[in-house]
Amino acid sequence: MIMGIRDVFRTDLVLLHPPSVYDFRREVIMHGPIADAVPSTNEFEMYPVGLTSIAAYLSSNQYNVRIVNLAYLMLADSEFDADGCIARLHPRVFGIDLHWLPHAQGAIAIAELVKHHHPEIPVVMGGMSASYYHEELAGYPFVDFVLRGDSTEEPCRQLLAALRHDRPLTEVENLTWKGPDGHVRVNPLSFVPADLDYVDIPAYDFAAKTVFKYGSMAPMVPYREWPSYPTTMLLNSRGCPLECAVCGGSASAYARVMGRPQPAFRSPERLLADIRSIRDFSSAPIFMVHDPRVGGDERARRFFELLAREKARNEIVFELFYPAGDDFFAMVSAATKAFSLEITIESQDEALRARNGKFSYPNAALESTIASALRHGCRKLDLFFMVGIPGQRPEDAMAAVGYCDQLAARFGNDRRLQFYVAPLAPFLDPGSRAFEDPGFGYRKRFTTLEAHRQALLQPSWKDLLSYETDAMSAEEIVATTYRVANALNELKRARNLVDEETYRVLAGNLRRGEAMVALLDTTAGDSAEQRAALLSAARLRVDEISEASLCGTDELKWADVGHLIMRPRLAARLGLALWAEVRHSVHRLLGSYDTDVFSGQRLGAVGNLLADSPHPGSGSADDRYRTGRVVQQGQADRPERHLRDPAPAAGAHH
Ligand code: B12
Ligand code: SF4
Repeated sequence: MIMGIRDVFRTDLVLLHPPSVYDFRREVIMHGPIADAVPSTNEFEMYPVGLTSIAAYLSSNQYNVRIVNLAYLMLADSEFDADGCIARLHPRVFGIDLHWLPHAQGAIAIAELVKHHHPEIPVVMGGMSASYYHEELAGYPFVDFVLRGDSTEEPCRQLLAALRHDRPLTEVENLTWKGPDGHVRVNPLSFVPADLDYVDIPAYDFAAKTVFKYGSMAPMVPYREWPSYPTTMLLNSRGCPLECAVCGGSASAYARVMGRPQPAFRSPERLLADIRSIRDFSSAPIFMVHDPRVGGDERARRFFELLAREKARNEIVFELFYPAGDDFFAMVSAATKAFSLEITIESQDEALRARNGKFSYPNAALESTIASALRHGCRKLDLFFMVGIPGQRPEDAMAAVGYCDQLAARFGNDRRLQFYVAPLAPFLDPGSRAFEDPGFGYRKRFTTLEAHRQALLQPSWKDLLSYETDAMSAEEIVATTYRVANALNELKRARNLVDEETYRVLAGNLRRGEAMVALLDTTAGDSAEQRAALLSAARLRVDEISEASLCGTDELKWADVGHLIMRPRLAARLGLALWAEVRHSVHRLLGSYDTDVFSGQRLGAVGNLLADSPHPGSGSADDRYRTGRVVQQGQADRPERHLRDPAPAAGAHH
């Protein structure tokens, strides 16, 4: 079938990444120290890396896909008209990610805007939180489809093909959808690939091609600082073999929500190919997600062997989930030009660590790991603590500072060893054992998606916290976070681990942050007008505090060097891409789509795993993930309220 020229160039799918709160440029919200440990701002402008793999996979199946990072565009230009931008786009389908729950407000508001401008264009949502809340999400009048699971490239293709040929939607794997009768239907969660080699992830080549195709990098920039500090990542796996209680990406959470009984690993060969693509355009550090040993020692050895041959110039940053010794660090140091480490222990208290499940090894093993890493030339070792883990009292959280003091003394105030603290905020991960199993001592203040969405509009991060624990109230979590951060800042200065300027700015921000929380507390009983006046007067201060709330703005950067480059190999690949683009257009002209469909191994139809899987602490079997079902109207949450209505007070979310 020959298509018209318009169809050849028409965009099939636009993937929009929302800010955390849509109207963040108007609302005054003190989201607090929720994004200090990640490259994004509090608007969480970084989009899920999987948007690039969806786009690349669909593109190799001859679909036209664009990624538009609305959050970044809104942050980068205060005049950017997001509403107008959406109105001007006319794809066949809009996709919006709801991967991280802190995007609940922004994602749903963007879906509403899309439907407002384009009532006839279907809206599909996906990501971890969308998968967890799929039925509730599909209940919103402006969401047509939710694609569940951690791997939706192929289901996305099936959806686009079904819509194009008017085929029954019951055939689309992992799809939750609304039929014409308004009932929500849940197709089996059957697309669960066994490994992570079938796609480009992150699809850097696709991103580079798109920049040249559309003549602008701005819509795909991953986070605000990226143009000047272009860090990149390697995705070791989808899924994690570990069971940290507060993590929505733990083994049991993946089994429960994603239907994944074991992680899908990317082969060392593919990881090396990813490094080769990266070094052609960026000299900044590369962050490897998950400990390189998660897929077994043999796989790790093979990876480092290949890496050593490659002689990549970029610094590589690894996470460590368990202790390591001289053999391991000798291998890492021989394979890299420079390496850094991130170790998250959450607490210095071994018993609390055992309860939470993260780094559940003795402190002696941690310390010998640090010693060995520093001996082998580790450039920077970040040690992370958390406020809000199961059973932790304020004094337990404070005791972390004493432990850091001991560590600093033991390692001779070595500036390479740095300490950070963050609260478990803003939300307790749905699907985590702590969320599902009351035995961990969490009292959930919000459970539904709608309650989380409304909470995001609260002015203070104290009201945003989705939980309290049996050992700490929300007030205590907030107060303790500031106390620990303050004491850590003092310690770092006293031991000369940070410079005077970093210390001073942070000390000021911590003081102002705490005062702001107290001030916002006092407005709870005020009229809407009084509150609005006070909040708008506080705007500048809130923005300033948010820049560096618990550690200095640059403290977590791995290297002060690193920039965008264009090596000859990239230029050559882009030349080939031009030719591929011509072939792509011919395919489309001939109506020849779906030319590179997944043929790898699946783990099978395990959509209803939870009912049969007695994962430790996974809670009782739950009907939410049963498949092949029709949910009667009213059975799924169907929020009818207009979403621009003001949110009720926090108490109403419980
Ligand atoms: C890597 C990672 C990160 C990286 C992000 C890299 C990136 N750009 O994606 C970094 C370190 C920056 C990060 C930050 C955060 N993270 Co994180 N992160 C992870 C981790 C370790 C792995 C995620 C992963 O494997 N992704 C791969 C797969 C699952 O996703 P994907 O390929 O990107 O996308 C596929 C599907 O999700 C789906 N999909 C996604 N979007 C869309 C959209 C549409 C339309 C469709 C159809 C499908 C779809 O299809 C994609 C392709 O197949 C998990 C823990 C874990 N083991 O899972 C936590 C995890 C996802 N993170 C979490 C959180 C809370 C955060 C933060 C909010 C923490 C914070 N307060 O700072 C921030 C948010 C940052 C931001 N947006 O700016 C929670 C999420 C819980 C929840 N439900 O909200 C998790 C589960 C655990 C945790 N606590 O760390 N994170
Ligand atoms: S927090 Fe624990 S369970 Fe979650 S991804 Fe990290 S190591 Fe895996």
